[in-house]
Amino acid sequence: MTILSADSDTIIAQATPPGRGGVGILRLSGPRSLEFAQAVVRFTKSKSSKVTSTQEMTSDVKPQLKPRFAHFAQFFDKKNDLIDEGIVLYFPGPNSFTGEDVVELQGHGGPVVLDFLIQQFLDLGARIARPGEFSERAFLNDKLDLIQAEAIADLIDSSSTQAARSAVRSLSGEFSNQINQLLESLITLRLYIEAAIDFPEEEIDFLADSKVTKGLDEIVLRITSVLQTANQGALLQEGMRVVIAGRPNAGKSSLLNCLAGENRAIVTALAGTTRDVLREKINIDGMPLHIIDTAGLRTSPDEIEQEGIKRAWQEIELADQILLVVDASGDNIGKNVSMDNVQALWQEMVFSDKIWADKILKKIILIRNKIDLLKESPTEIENTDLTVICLSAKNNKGIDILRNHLKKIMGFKNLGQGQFSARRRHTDAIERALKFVKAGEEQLLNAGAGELLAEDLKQAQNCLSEITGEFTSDDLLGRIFSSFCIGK
Ligand SMILES: Nc1nc2c(ncn2[C@@H]2O[C@H](COP(=O)(O)OP(=O)(O)OP(=O)(O)O)[C@@H](O)[C@H]2O)c(=O)[nH]1
Ligand SMILES: [Mg+2]
Repeated sequence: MTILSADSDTIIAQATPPGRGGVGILRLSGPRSLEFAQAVVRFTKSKSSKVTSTQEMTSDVKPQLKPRFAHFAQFFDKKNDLIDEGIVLYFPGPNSFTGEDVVELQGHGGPVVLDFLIQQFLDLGARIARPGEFSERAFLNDKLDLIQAEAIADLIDSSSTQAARSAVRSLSGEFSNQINQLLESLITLRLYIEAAIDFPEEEIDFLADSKVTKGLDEIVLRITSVLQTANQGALLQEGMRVVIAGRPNAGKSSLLNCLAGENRAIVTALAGTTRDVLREKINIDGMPLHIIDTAGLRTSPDEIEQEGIKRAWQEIELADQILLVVDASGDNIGKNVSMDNVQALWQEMVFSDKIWADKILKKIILIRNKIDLLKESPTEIENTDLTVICLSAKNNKGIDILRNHLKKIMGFKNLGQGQFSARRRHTDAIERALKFVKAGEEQLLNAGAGELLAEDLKQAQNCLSEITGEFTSDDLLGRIFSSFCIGK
């Protein structure tokens, strides 16, 4: 399991958002939750003046909180002055969200009241929870795995119904189950190979052993399929990164403004207007997208511009899609432009042989901008190996075509029942696992090397275990949970 251990502090945080609201909820978790709650909470007559029980009337006896029972109560400060009244709920561990003793106080949702109430618990010895600490404790107490904990944050952060649906599927364990099944097949195969290696006198021919070759093929297929779903899930949750690139003055910033629906970037007729990277998170019918405007690519003596261009290349390398914007009127690029033309154009801008050029070319959508100057109508053209979208950013014409195309690329409409939320951290680990399994397969095919295959399968297993948190460093856990909101 993990190296982190839950500390024994009792923590408190407001579970509802800050600000004013009908109800405000405080949550306590840890060994002294009940003790602290008993010091603050007092039972009293219910609102209908009926006595709920004889014990609930006595104020000098510790209130007995029934597990999972909604008590109406009053909350007092240490001088015995009334702070608020509301509901108190007690969830004894391990049957609680965190696995520890948890108490929830539901009072009125005013910031002053809630802060004052929190202060009582701090005075008693509780401490304010760190962001994500409740979920972290749930993870450390095996109430959730890491995928499920992340799904909680994703569910809260969802920017569309689809994203929320897929996050709740991950939370319910759909993604974890798939990873666990993969792990099981990997471990079974690995143990079989290792057991065989342990009996060298039997001279095993792994290559001829159909159990090994079939098993490997099946694992590769299954990892590939999980990777596909996870990639979709990550795009849906985190948003596709779409980088707008091209030569100065092509109309990149104008395009960003169109997609964002407001004038976010400065647009001028001067080439070299955009110097820094500009990011906008937008939503196309619920699909989150990060649109990134970059400096025009050219050789420039200007130091600031050079830095901007360097940053543009960094963004291009990380992009999921690249909108390569050209000035259709000035760059002499017609509708029948091919990938060869784009390659030539690209090379003019790259100024050096970047080894990743091919990988990048595949992500390009060519935007023929400024078609108003040619009196053309907006359109989308699917040339053999390249999608070309003709539009006018200045006149906001053809932007819908681009939006629909981006939706199509992501397969946004086809999200089926099996879609779960995922993060790039997960897809990255699945990709690494797949690489190890494939490398192991190679070892087997080329050298009949069972030992090396077993080692690769072990590495693949470690990669997949990182996803659920079975095999994860403290550092990574710290990073994951610190991105949660406080009170979760
Ligand atoms: N006629 C016409 N002009 C456009 C169109 N799109 C942009 N422009 C003009 O082209 C000029 C450059 O536009 P920008 O959006 O700043 O271009 P850019 O690619 O961001 O330029 P840099 O930031 O300098 O790299 C401005 O004068 C825009 O008004 C278009 O569709 N049609
Ligand atoms: Mg610009």
